[in-house]
Amino acid sequence: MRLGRPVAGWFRNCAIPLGLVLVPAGALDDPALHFSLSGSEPAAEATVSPPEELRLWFTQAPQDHSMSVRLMAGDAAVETGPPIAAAEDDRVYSVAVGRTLEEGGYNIVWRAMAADGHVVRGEIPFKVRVP
Ligand SMILES: [Cu+2]
Repeated sequence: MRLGRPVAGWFRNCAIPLGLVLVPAGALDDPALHFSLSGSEPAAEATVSPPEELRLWFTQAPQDHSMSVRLMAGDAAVETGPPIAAAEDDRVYSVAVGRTLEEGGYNIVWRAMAADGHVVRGEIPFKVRVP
């Protein structure tokens, strides 16, 4: 396995205190080894028709039952189904949207625990335009 992701990137993704890091120089997480978002529908910053579901692609499978996905309209949470891993690929999650979204700005707020135990989180802002 190739190792050598820059320290800054590793901390951005993992956010654990420096004092806890006891790894040999150069043995830091590789993007291919580390859990992160690799894509989504809607994509970040996209403007889309009202989506019936959200899809998130990750670089690896999260720990079981650790995935949390919330859809926010400003400060208000939009009702959704639970995050469900695709049967054919446990790196892909879908979330059913509970209602037809009106025009406006939304934010997908996700969090999961990587296989290495690190909690990784992110946000995917997007806009809905009604055709
Ligand atoms: Cu990690």
